[in-house]
Order: sequence, then structure tokens, then C-alpha cells
Amino acid sequence: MALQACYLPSPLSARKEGKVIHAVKETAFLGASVFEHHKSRLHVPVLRSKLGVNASVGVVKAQTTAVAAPGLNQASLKGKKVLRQGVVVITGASSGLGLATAKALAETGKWHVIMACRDFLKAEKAAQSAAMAKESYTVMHLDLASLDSVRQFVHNFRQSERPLDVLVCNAAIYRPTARTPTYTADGYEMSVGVNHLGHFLLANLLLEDLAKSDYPSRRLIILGSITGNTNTLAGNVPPKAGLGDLRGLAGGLNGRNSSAMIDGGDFDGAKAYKDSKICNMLTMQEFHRRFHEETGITFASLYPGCIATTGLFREHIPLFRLLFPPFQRFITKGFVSEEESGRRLAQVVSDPSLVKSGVYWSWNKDSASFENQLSQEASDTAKARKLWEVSEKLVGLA
Ligand code: NDP
Ligand code: PMR
Repeated sequence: MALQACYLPSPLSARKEGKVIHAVKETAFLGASVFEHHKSRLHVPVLRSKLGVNASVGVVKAQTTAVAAPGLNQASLKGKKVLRQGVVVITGASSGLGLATAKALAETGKWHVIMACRDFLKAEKAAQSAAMAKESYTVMHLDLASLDSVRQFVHNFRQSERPLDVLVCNAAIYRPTARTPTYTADGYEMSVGVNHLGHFLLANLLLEDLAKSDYPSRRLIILGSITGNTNTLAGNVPPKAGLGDLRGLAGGLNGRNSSAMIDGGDFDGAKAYKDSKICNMLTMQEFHRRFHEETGITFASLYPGCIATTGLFREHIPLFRLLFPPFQRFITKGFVSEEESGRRLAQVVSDPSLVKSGVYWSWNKDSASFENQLSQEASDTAKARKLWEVSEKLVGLA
């Protein structure tokens, strides 16, 4: 069984003795070869406060104010240039796209995957049935429906003393048949609470860990979707996504003294999911505007294709689950297998050619990636800023 979270000694503890244990041969990355060297620290100090990251992660003690600057960490091993294994955290890696991506990355031998999942046993079984080598992954508990759990995850991750090179905010829930809202531990409508607010806190807290990494390309990836973009046919299938003036979110999204919907309207489970995807895409762009230049981190979002077979549709009616895959495969031709979608997301994690920041990636029929156009609302900078400020308050960062 893979290492259980946090409190067990990390396989990387060997680095304390200065040993390189995860080095893999690599010819070139971003045009330059690099070498595993965890101990090295680059020397441009970036103030945590400047990063906008509130140091408090609950139980986590404050760390040094200096974090590493982006750059290459080069050395050679008997004349050969090698790149250390990258460490990628993938939320919701226990099924669907997250699992397929974890598998695709693990199989390269170049990545260690932290599967950040709410159901430890399910994730462990999923990794085993996907035939992932046990040393290629670590399951760590993360329930995005609880901000305490997010903070605890960050604490546990830091305890493991692994570097963080890429964070993938992938987990999501979709509640199309729900007639009434359900709420996170902190009292926020569940779809937006998990898909957006939980990830918003996680990404903000882990930003400094990404900034510290000496890996040649550090990335923060947040899943978007076509159905959150009203400049597409799929995005015009009712109920359409729309955040309005964010009055419901600003009011606390709690269904008591405010609406459970971001725009302040009546609850609609399908719309809540689509709204959360607009939030994901706006958040990626706001991260890019605030932090790309300063940290060199690549911020990206994507539409991986319609993966009609995943657990995302588990709450839909049985007829939908029966007809949706053939509808997408034969009518819209937007269908993509879990395996193919995993390869796509793995590309966004690791492909040196997808290093551009602030991009929403999509793929054409031949599975070639391209920079896609977001809808007007999903690229509205004023709305992104407002969403950021309201979200900061709701997750306790401001
Ligand atoms: P799945 O339902 O297969 O995977 C979602 C994952 O999120 C599961 O691992 C699930 O855990 C996890 N999850 C749900 N709630 C929480 C929580 N509270 N805390 C932690 N993890 C949680 O769906 P997909 O693979 O299809 O979706 C993955 C991403 O892809 C989502 O962001 C989705 O919006 C996006 N996407 C999907 C498309 C599709 O066609 N399927 C299209 C476009 C985008 P558990 O296994 O325990 O339930
Ligand atoms: Mg959609 C034209 C192409 C297309 C594509 C690529 C999707 C993707 N869908 C398309 C068209 C249509 N859908 C059309 C014409 C209809 C009306 C019949 C339609 C219906 C539909 C439903 C009821 N589609 C859906 C649903 C859902 O419940 C799914 C959803 O909205 O989940 C939020 C969905 C989806 N269609 C997609 C994709 C990718 C989804 C789901 C996943 C997501 O956005 O994350």
C-alpha cells in the first residue's frame, strides 16, 4: 500500500541525508536539463504577504519569509543531466479524469502523484485497479467540503516534506437532480463550496509551496468546462451559467439570509455546477494576473472533452446516464474516453510546450491542443476580481 498521508516518514526523507533517491534520467525540459536537488534553495526572497497568501493554515506553523524564485536547478550525475521526479497533487484522483491523469503521469516514471481524495480507501483501490505502481503515488485525505480539511491537508502535505511542483484542482460534484441545496461543513452551497471555494483556499495556501519549488516549470491547473462558457452550443443548454452581480455569494451562499446561488436566484443544482466552473476559469485568470509575473508559475485551465462515462453524472437519472455517452459519441462527437482525457490533462501538467500562463486549453478532433476562447463572462476581469475578493472572505483569507 502506498504511503498513507503525512505522519509516516516520507520516502523523500532521504534528502535530509543529501541523497538523491528519485532522480530519473531526462534529456531536456524546457530546453534545459536539470537535476534533482531538493536541498538547494534559490535566492530571490518573495514575501509571503506579497504573495497575498495569509500565512495561517490553522495548525501550520509560520515558515520562513523567503521562498524560492523560479529557475533551473542544474547539476550532473556522472556527466549525465537528470531531472528529479516531479511532485503533482491531484484533487479528486479517485475516479474519472483525476484517476486517468494520475495513472498517465505515474506511468512515465517522472512524476510522483499525491492523490488528494475524500475517501482514502476508494482512492487506494482505484490506484491499485489502475495498476499504478505503489511507489508512484501517495493517497492523502482531502475533503473539499470542509475548509478545516483543506487546511489540514496543507499541513499534512508540508509534513511530508515533499516539494510541490504542480497542483491540479480537479475534484468536482454535479447535482443536477437536487431540488434543494446541501451545504458544506462551513455552510456554503455544496457545488460551489467544493468545486470553487475549497479549491480557492487550497490553491491560495499552496501557492507559496509552488513558488518555493525548484522544478523548471511550476503549474497550477484548475478544471473548467464548455458548459460554463456561453459562447458555445453546450453552454447554451439550459440552465445557462451566470454569476450575475455575485449577490448570493457575497451574502454567504447559505440559503438562509442569502440565496444558495451565486447570482441570488432560486436553487438549481445543474446551474450551480456550471456557475462553479465559471468561478474556476475566472480564478485561474485572476491567479495569472496577480502572481504569474512575480512567481513564474504557469496558471492554466482546460476543457478536457466530454468524458461522458465518469462518476460526475452519478446523481443524474438512469436514462441520462444510459443515453449521454452515445449522444456525445455519435451526435455531438464531443465524447472523449477517460484514458484520452487523462492524457490531455497530463499534457497540461507536464508538456514543455504548454507552459504559457493564463490559457484555457482545449483539443480538436485530432487531439491537438489549442488555446480556446472563453465566454465574455468567463473572461470578465472585473468579475474575476470581485469573485476573488468575496471568495477570500468566505474562506477566511481576508
Ligand atoms: P468524477 O466524479 O469521476 O471525479 C470527481 C472526483 O472529485 C472524484 O474523485 C470525487 O471523489 C472527487 N470529489 C467530489 N467531492 C469531493 C470533495 N468534497 N472532496 C474531495 N474530492 C471530492 O468526475 P470527472 O472525472 O468527470 O470530473 C473531474 C473534473 O473534470 C471536474 O472538475 C469536472 O468539472 C471536469 N470536467 C468533466 C467533464 C466530463 O465530461 N466528465 C467535462 C468537463 C470538465 P469520490 O471518488 O470520493 O466521489
Ligand atoms: Mg451537453 C454540441 C456539443 C455539446 C457538447 C460538446 C456537450 C458537452 N454538450 C453538447 C450539446 C448538447 N448537450 C445539446 C445539444 C444538448 C441538448 C440535448 C445537451 C444536453 C446536455 C445535458 C442535459 N449536455 C449535458 C447535460 C448534462 O447534464 C451535462 C452537464 O451540463 O453537466 C454539467 C452535459 C454536458 N454536455 C457536454 C459536457 C462536457 C457536459 C458535462 C460536463 C461538464 O460540463 O462538466
